[in-house]
Amino acid sequence: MGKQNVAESLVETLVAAGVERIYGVSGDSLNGVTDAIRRRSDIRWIHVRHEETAAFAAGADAHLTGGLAVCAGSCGPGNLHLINGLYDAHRSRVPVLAIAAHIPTREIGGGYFQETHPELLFRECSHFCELVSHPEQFQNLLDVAVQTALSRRGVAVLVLPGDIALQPAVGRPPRLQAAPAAASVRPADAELERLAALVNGARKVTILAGAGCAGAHAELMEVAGRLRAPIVHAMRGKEFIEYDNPFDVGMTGLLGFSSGYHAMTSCDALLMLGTDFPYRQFYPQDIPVAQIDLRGEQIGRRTRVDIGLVGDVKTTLAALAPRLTPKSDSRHLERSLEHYRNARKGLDELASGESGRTPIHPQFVARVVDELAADDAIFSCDVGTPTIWAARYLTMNGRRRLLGSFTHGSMANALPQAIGAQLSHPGRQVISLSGDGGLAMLLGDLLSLRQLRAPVKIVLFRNDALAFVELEMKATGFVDFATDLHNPDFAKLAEAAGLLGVTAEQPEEVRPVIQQALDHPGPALVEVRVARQELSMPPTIQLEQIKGFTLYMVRAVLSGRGDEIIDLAKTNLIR
Ligand SMILES: Cc1cc2nc3c(=O)[nH]c(=O)nc-3n(C[C@H](O)[C@H](O)[C@H](O)COP(=O)(O)OP(=O)(O)OC[C@H]3O[C@@H](n4cnc5c(N)ncnc54)[C@H](O)[C@@H]3O)c2cc1C
Ligand SMILES: Cc1ncc(C[n+]2csc(CCOP(=O)(O)OP(=O)(O)O)c2C)c(N)n1
Repeated sequence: MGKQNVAESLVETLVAAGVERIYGVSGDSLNGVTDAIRRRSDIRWIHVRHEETAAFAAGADAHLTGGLAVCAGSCGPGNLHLINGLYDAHRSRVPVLAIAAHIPTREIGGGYFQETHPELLFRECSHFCELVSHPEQFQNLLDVAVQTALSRRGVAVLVLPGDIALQPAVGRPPRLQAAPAAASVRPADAELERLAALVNGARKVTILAGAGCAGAHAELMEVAGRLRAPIVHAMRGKEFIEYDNPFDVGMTGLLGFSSGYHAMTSCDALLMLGTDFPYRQFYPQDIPVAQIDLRGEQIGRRTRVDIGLVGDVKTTLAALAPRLTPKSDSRHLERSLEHYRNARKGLDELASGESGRTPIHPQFVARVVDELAADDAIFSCDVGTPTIWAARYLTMNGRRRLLGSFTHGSMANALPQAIGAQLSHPGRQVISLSGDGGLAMLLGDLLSLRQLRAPVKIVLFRNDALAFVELEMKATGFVDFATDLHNPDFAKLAEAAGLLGVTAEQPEEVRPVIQQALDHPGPALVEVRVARQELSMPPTIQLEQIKGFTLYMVRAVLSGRGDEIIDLAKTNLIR
C-alpha cells in the first residue's frame, strides 16, 4: 500500500468495492487515474465522447445493477460537462461516484487556467462533495464518498487535484469493502394498526404504487387482493408493478391512462406505496390518504396525507397484510379494470400501421419494438414523445427493464443510458427509443458505439421537430415556434459512424427493418419517419371532447389549476 500513489489507491479501493468500469473522458489532471486503470486488468476505462454521456451511462449502470457506478471528468470544463447526468442520477436515487479532477493545489483560488470550484458546482446534485487537499485526507474521504452514495442512494463527488493524485498514498487500507446489506425498515405495530383501520373501514381503496415497490411484487399483490384494490402506477414504478398483476389499471398523469386517473379519483381511500408521483392535480381531494415511504421526508410532499408511515414497502406490506380484513365487495376493482380494458383498447387501436398509409404512427413503431424485443431487453427512452410511447406500449414482464430521465426530465438521455446498460450487461439486448432532437443533442456518442463494441439498437422516431414541446405550445395557446428540426439522413450518418443504418418510410417496412437491426450483431440505427403531430391523449376521450378536456388539461396542469381539471374529468371521463 505504501508504494502506491493516491490515484492507484483510488482505483484499488474502487475495485475492492466491486467497480468494474469508469466512464469518462481523459485529461491532464486525470492522468494519474487513467494511468492507474491502464495498468490493471480488473477495471476498464469506458472512453466516451462527452462527459455528460459518462454520467448518464454511470447512472444507468447503477440503476440496473443496484451497485456503485463511477464516472470521471478532467479539471474545469471536463468535469463541468458531467453535471446534467449527475443531476439525473442524483434525482433518480442511484449510487454514482463522480471523480472530478481538479487544477494543481498551489493554483486553487488564483483564477488559474480551467479553474472552477467543483465542490460548489456539484453541491446541489450530490449528497457528498469534498475536495482532497492532502494525501492524508484521501482514503477517508473516498470511503465516506462511496459509503454515502451507496447508503443514501445518490451522487457523491470527490474533487481530486491532479498533483495530489500523483503523490504517494500515506493512508491506511480502505475500511470499506462493500455497502452493508440494506436494512428492513417497518413502522411500529400501533402505526400499522391505524393504517389497517383506515383501509379496512373504506369501501373502495385504490393503491398508487411507484418505484419503491421494486422487490415487493408478491407483497403488493397480496395486499391488493385482500383490499380488492386497483393498482395505479407512477412511471418509475412501471417496470416493477405492471407485470403479472391482475389489479393493474395503468399509469396516471398526463401521459397516463384515463383508467388510472379514474381509479384514483373515485375511491374512498388512497394508499400510496413507494411513490413520489409529482403532479398534484391528479391526486384525489377530500378523501383519506395513507403513504408508506422509506424516507420520512417524502411523506406528504405531493398531497395531504392522513397517515404517513416510514418503512420499506416489502417489509411494511408483509406486516400489514395479516391485519387486513379481506373485502368481499369487488365492484370498485371490477369497474376500474373494465375502464382499463377500454382505455387499453383505445390505445391499441392507435398503434396501427396500415400498408401505404403515411406518415407512420409512432405508436405503431413502439408496438412493433415491443413485439420483437427480447424477453429480457433493456429499453431506454428519450424525454419527449418517446417517453409517452414507452409508457404506453412497452410491456414489462419482470425481466425487461426501462430507463428514462423520468425525474430530472433531461433530453438526450436515451443513448447514453443505453451505453451504460450495454456495458454493464454485455449479453443483453439494449434498445434506445430516441427522439431526433434527443439523439442530435449528444450525437457525438453515436461514435462511441463502434469504439466500445456496444451493440446498442437505436430506434429513432424522426418527426423533424421538438414534437413534445410543439404539442405543449399548441395546447397552451402559443403559436408553435422554434421547434423545427432540419435533419440529416440519420441512417447514412450511422453508416458513416460504423453502425448498421436502416430506414423505414412506409408502415410495412417498420417490422422488417427493426428485425434486421435486432438480428445485426453490432450497433444499429433504425430511422423511422413518423407523424409529427400525434396527439397523445388519454384514450377514452371522444374526438369532440379533445378540445374540452385534454388540451384544457394540459393547460391546467401547466398553469397549476388542478381543481378545474377534476371538475372537467367528472363530466367527461366518469361516465
Ligand atoms: C416527459 C415526461 C412526462 C411524464 N409524465 C408522467 C406521467 O404522466 N405519469 C407519471 O406517473 N409519471 C410521469 N413522468 C415521470 C414523473 O416525472 C416521475 O418521475 C414519476 O411519476 C415518479 O415515479 P415513482 O413515484 O414511481 O418514482 P420516484 O419518484 O423515484 O419515487 C419513489 C419513491 O419511493 C421511495 N422508495 C424507494 N425505495 C423504497 C422502498 N424500498 N420502500 C418504500 N419507499 C421507497 C422513494 O423514497 C421515493 O419517495 C414523466 C416524465 C417525463 C420526462
Ligand atoms: C436538456 C433539455 N433541453 C430542453 C428540454 C425541453 N424539452 C422537453 S422535450 C423536448 C423535445 C424533445 O424532442 P425530440 O427528442 O425530437 O423528441 P420528440 O418530442 O420530437 O419526439 C424539449 C426541447 C429538456 N427537457 N431537456
